[in-house]
Amino acid sequence: EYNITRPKGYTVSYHFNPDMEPHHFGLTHPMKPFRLTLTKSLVTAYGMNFAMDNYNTRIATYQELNSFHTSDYLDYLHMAPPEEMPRDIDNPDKEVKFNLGGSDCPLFHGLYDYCSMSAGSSLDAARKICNKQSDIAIAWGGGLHHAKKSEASGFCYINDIVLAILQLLRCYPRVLYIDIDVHHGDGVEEAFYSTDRVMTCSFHKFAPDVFFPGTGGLDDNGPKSEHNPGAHHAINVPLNDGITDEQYGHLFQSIIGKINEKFRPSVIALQCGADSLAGDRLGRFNLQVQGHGACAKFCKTFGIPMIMFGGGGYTPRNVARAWAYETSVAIDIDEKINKIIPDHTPWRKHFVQEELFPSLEQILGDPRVNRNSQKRLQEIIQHVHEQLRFVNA
Ligand code: TV1
Ligand code: CA
Ligand code: ZN
Repeated sequence: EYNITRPKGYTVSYHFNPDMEPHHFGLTHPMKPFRLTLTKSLVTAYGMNFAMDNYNTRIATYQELNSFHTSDYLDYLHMAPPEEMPRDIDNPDKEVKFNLGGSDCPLFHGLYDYCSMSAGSSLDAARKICNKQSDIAIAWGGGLHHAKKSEASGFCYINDIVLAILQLLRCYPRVLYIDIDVHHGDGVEEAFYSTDRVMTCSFHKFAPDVFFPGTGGLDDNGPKSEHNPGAHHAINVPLNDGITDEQYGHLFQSIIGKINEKFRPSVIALQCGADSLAGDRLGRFNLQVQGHGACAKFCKTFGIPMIMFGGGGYTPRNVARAWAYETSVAIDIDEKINKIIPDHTPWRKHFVQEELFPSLEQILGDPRVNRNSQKRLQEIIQHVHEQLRFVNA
């Protein structure tokens, strides 16, 4: 029998829409919506659902999407014919203008519904946080950080994170956005570039070789004019291939710890893109599930409300492992996991204690060569601390 108790003193909520899974970007496209179902299955197999409030989320309305995205763009997203249909001869330039229909952002069947579901989950999560009905709200179907107000980009069409943060700003003075996806969180950074009520901080792979989207250099810290309130409120941590748990953990704690001290956020929005894990089809880092999850663990120590979003992640079995582990971090069952997996569970020995999440060598394949020198990482920390001298909340 399952023996799992709710965490004392706080509430965790899990926001999920089972209808996202049947949507397909295309056979060879790296984005696989079934990873969300895989995650949910793992979470349920562990009995974690008994320790949280579980919500099947509703779809976001046009009006809600419209709080960030333009009507022009939404109308086209709504009516654009799927790829296999004849092209819309009345709107020859719109697909180019909105970056729809290329290989990254294909026009697949049910696209608008899929986007409304992703945004609906994140908005539900934000509302529960605002209402104080949840302290940690989980929305793995969200985290689509590249979408712009009138443009799709990098597998993202609707920026559910921006929508959720706009909701949080109605009830909280300051929001800290943290992005551990291997790609730069450009869409969220851009949306809040001119305000001092949102600080954005993205960790990502950057130069020397080109890596999508190509922005997010160390010197990208917000508007250069000191008269603009957004100055110094964008933080970027550009990294190279092969970074390890140990290095990433040190960077994360010294940067996010300092931000917490200076910016004093009232709520955290954490994008947990799992393409920063070792063995990812698109990523270049060497993070293990434990190192990735340590970021969520550290954020939790601040004791302020938090939303955890999904994002990238292109080796589905590893995505499910990471997000299931991070769900366990939210509900604090790390030590209790032994008790909640029934004895007869297949592969049980792989799940318990030290072996709960098999190590890099066991599951994630050959690590990449680490091209991050200690010296460079120290320079990054130094630069960020200097930026934060200008920030006083
Ligand atoms: C179809 C089929 C599309 C196979 C796309 C990898 C594919 C990629 C595909 C791919 C792929 C990208 C670019 C180049 C911009 C293009 C959810 C000038 C094997 C949050 C988005 C990455 C990451 C976009 C999204 C990137 C997220 N990389 N195979 N496409 N053009 N696009 O480089 O941050 O994880 O790769
Ligand atoms: Ca990132
Ligand atoms: Zn990514």
